[in-house]
Amino acid sequence: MSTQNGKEATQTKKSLKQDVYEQPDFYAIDDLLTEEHKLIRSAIRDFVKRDISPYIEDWAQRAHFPYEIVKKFGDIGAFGPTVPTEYGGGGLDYISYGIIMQEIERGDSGMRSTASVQGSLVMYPIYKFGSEAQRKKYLPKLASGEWLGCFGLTEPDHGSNPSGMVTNFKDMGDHYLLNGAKMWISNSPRADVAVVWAKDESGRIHGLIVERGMEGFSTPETHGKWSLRASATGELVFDNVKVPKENLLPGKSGLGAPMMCLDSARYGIAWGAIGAAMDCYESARRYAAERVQFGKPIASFQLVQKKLAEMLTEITKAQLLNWRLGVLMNEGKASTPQISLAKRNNVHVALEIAREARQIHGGMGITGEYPMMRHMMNLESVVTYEGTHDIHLLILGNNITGIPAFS
Ligand code: TGC
Ligand code: FAD
Repeated sequence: MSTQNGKEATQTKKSLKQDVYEQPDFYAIDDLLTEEHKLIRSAIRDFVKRDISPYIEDWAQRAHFPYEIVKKFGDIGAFGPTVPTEYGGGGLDYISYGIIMQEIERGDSGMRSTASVQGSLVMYPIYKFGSEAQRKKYLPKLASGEWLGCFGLTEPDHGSNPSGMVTNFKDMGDHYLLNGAKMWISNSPRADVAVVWAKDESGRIHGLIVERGMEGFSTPETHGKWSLRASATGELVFDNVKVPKENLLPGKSGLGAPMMCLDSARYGIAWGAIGAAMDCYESARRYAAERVQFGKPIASFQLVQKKLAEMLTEITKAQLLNWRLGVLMNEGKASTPQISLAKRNNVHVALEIAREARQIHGGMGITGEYPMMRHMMNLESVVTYEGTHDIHLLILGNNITGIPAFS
């Protein structure tokens, strides 16, 4: 009996060790998830292993955006998971959304960009601020991946300071006339629709839905990126574009409208970045066990163990942060500074983990045989977009002191 118990205990210890270290869940956060969350995670994890991981290195090396992934994301339910099912969304909670972003970014941040822009930055504003006709026209096609969308806020001269934007539209009676340009826009070169933020004649910001094919609207691609190479990035150029009046988002105006979209997307990034960190950590842990130097696996050296222990510590803290933030999002209680803290912290630790994991791989770490360099380069964009590392610090500083230090 006792031998049997001993055997069971050894087996449990062994499987626990595999679970907690291979898919790091050191504080048993799985116990806080529902069966539905776990099913969603395993479906997306299998999808990423089958449809992204085997090809991503090649796509990134060739700077190729695999457009066919758009339909596949639609089929697996990666677009608009929190949008109600009547509009084609998943009708899921925010923890499910976070898990989906985490698993996709475990594959690649650029792939997660495609999904989070579509869900949080295109479908969310159309659902939240759109008319019923706009919801019915666009959301089902965006959810299924029939259409790809993009979000135009940043301009060549207005990045961290979007309220200074100069893109504008004039009321021409039966239509609006849109002029200006947006820069650094994820998905833009292949997008069918763009949610564009522009000022009216009084200087108030509104969202407009611009469709590919409208005269005067073009989407030149940005080349030469060292980061997010499997994601298509480009500009949005508006040269006297006639936008039908029914394409204005009627539900909210002012900078607060795009900022609400960013709250949702930044939340997804907090989860996503930890997916990339987990991928780096797992690769480093395996490599350290296999690579022999001085007659021993490098995992036996204290300095390597320090790196692994610190990676696991930061991943675990970030996972707990994500879970709690997800609960607050579900309750409608998450504040912008809380989201900033998680986005800022998690992307920062993911970048550090990618660098440390790369070091553990020695020279091999710079090759495409391992994922760290790709994750590291991707995360250099992630730490900049959706509000830079320092802008999120200032959002927190403002919240702590009541004094905005932006200008
Ligand atoms: P500020 O004076 O603070 O606010 C102006 C108005 O906006 C309201 N507001 C919000 N409302 C709701 N939710 C929020 N989260 C809000 N944040 C601000 C605010 O109440 C105010 O309203 P009102 O009625 O009083 O006028 O604005 P500011 O001009 O001082 O700027 C503040 C700052 C710097 C924090 C902000 O603008 C900022 O976050 N800058 C960073 C810009 C940014 O994140 N851009 C992201 C572009 S999209 C992108 O990167 C997509 S990448 C996607 C991918 O590939 O995954
Ligand atoms: P700047 O605002 O010029 O900042 C430069 C530096 O100055 C940063 O370090 C910044 O922190 C610092 N700085 C600026 N202001 C202050 C201040 N007040 N105090 C202290 N430091 C300050 N935008 C979209 O609208 N849609 C997209 O889909 C999109 N996708 C992107 C994809 C990629 C690959 C990249 C790289 C960017 C994308 N962006 C997108 C743009 C992104 O949001 C901006 O790059 C970001 O907001 C920073 O703006 P900027 O690049 O103009 O930098």
